[in-house]
Amino acid sequence: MKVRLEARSGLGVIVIDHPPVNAISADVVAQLGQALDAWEARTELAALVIACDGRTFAAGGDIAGFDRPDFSPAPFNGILARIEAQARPVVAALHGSVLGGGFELALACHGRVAADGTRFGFPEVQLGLLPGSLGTQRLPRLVGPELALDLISSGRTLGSAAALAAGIVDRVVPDALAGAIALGEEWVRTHCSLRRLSVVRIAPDEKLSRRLEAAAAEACDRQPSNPAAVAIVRAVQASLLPFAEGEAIEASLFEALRTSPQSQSLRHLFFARRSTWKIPGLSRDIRHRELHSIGVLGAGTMGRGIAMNFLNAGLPTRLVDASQAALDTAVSIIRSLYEASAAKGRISGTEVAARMALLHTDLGDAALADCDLVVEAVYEDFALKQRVCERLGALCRPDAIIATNTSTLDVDRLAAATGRPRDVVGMHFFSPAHVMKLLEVVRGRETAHDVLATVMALARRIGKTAVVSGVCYGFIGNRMAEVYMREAEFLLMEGASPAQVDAAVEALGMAMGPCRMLDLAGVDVGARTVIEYAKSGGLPPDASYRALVRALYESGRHGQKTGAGYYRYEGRTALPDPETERISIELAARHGIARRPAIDEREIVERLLYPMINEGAKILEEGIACRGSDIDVVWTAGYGFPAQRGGPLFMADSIGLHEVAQRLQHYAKARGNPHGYWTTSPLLDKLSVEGRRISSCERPR
Ligand code: T1G
Repeated sequence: MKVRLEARSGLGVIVIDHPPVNAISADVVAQLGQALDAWEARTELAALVIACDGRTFAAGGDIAGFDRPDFSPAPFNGILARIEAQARPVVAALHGSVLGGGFELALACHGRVAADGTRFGFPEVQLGLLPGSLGTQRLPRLVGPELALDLISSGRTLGSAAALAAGIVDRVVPDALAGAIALGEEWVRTHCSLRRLSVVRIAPDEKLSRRLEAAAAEACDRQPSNPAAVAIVRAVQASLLPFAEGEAIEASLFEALRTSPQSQSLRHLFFARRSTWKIPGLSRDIRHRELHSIGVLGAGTMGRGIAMNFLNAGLPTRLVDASQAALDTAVSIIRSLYEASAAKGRISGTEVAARMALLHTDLGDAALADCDLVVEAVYEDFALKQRVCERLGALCRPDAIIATNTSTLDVDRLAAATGRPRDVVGMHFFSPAHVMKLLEVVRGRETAHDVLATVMALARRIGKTAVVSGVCYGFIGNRMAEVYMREAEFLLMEGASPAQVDAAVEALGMAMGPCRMLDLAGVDVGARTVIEYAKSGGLPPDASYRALVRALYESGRHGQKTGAGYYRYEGRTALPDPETERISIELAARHGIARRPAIDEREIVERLLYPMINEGAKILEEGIACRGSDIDVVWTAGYGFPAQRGGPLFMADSIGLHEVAQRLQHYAKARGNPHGYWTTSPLLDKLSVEGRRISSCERPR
């Protein structure tokens, strides 16, 4: 049973017990109905309390249930109407996270009592939805349309004190259940008149109507690709109408959002982000290694950003470098970044001091011998990293973990260099490391289970979105980015302009097209990676491969920082540059690439994204990624792929795998198929034939 009715001190208590977060599933709704039937029959019980077992009050509707074609909020809304209509007092006893449908359940009650530390919010907007069980109608009637709109549009949460101040709860107490029972008893004793939010009328106010209309226009303007933004304003506007009319408007807006591709994508990512922590073959009960102090070797941009992650989480951190100047610079940059955060009110002055007190610097690497985990963050050069790993293998305590921060290098070979590969893992941080959420945790051939589990737990502790990757060139993200960049460069050599290439994918919602992205990250960084890749023998033996980035690098066009790369720059403004075109024409001639007068947007999008999807399929097939959805998390968290498309593999499912496979075959014919560039992955073919989805595919075993 997920819902039960208990009698306590002459009152009824309906308890929801549906771990882990008491999500309101269809089952819970049905059982709530039965519990209400039972309560209505027990006329001797003077009042009703609604509470939840476990760590939280209901944290929302069951998100997995929204995908069911027959989903409807009507049964739950009916329950809420029944609760509100009760003649005897109904009080919600709230603790934990009172979110979405849980908040709506609380709003249907006549009173609300919260435990200290309870949080309230409507996070639906993050799922591309709006509150679909009258949250857009009851909350404005309780706190006013403007605060309601702010809370629902932003998805932000309020703590218990703020909720009390806003009038959302009647009382905040140490024990919510005892407090709710006490309030119920008091209302019975005093014959208190019960507040039913659905009968409240919001007074007409012209200024308010104008402000809401302006908010709707702004939502359209600022978030044209997010239908939830404007729908939320429309639903809150409807709270000025009689309840039944508002209810009908909310229902139709909710249904349109629920079935929208944007919300389906965001719901996919909700579960995808939570799946990355589940690692096939790794027991949940595995004993972790203890981490009390962390070492970071290398005080460059990466090293200091990485160190900040640990300091933020309260972990004593030793930053080691052979140059005192580098250490001094790192400390002063870290301090100024913290002070800037304090100036913006994000952290307190005491917090700045506390974090800085955890930071120790050392010139010699001997200090690392005491650390529980050491991250090497020296320059991305295989020979150098190999030497460093060899040294760390000898220096670190036998139970210490050695992590290598690399974006492309062979973690198995680096692990071998330590002489203790079981203790080694890759940690691919993204730059700037203290800002970017994504962390690829690279599991080597011999990485011990407890090492992987410990590093994943550390990733969670430092607030990263972590994804496990196997060892291959570029891991999940950069390996896919490589084919994306390959096609971008071929398109430029064939006659497309950087602006045209960028615009095509930016129109899809990519944060930045490939040319602008490389100009920002540094053409030199990109080119040197390609050169390293060539040295390792991984590059196709073809001089035209990424010839443009290498040519730009050689001509000193290193991107925004040198004022020119794919574009030329006036300040930060990217402008077309005939020099890039001249270089592209010259390279095309040198490598026998035919120039074409016009390349359409469809071709640009397909040539950039479809090979990337195909590479994702290969990554899955080879067991580099555990599941398709992990790949979507990597691309949305680390590469600016639009969350509203769910990631490259979810997008492929939306387009249809058959269509993707056919277009890859089309380009193989139209463009030739050197080095198997367009050969479809057997997994993609198989799933396409079987009509299955790739974004929900687990690693084939
Ligand atoms: N539905 C289904 N499963 C959910 C869920 C939900 N609403 N919330 C959490 N889970 C699962 C989650 O997948 C994970 O599963 C486990 O619970 C623990 O979650 C009708 C339209 C409450 C703050 O958006 O913000 O209500 O991975 O790892 O870090 O109008 O979960 O263990 O198998 O996140 O302690 C609105 C979403 C829904 C709340 C707890 N509500 N949840 O965080 O644990 S829409 C939300 C959270 C709605 C109504 C509308 C967090 C949390 P597994 P977790 P946590």
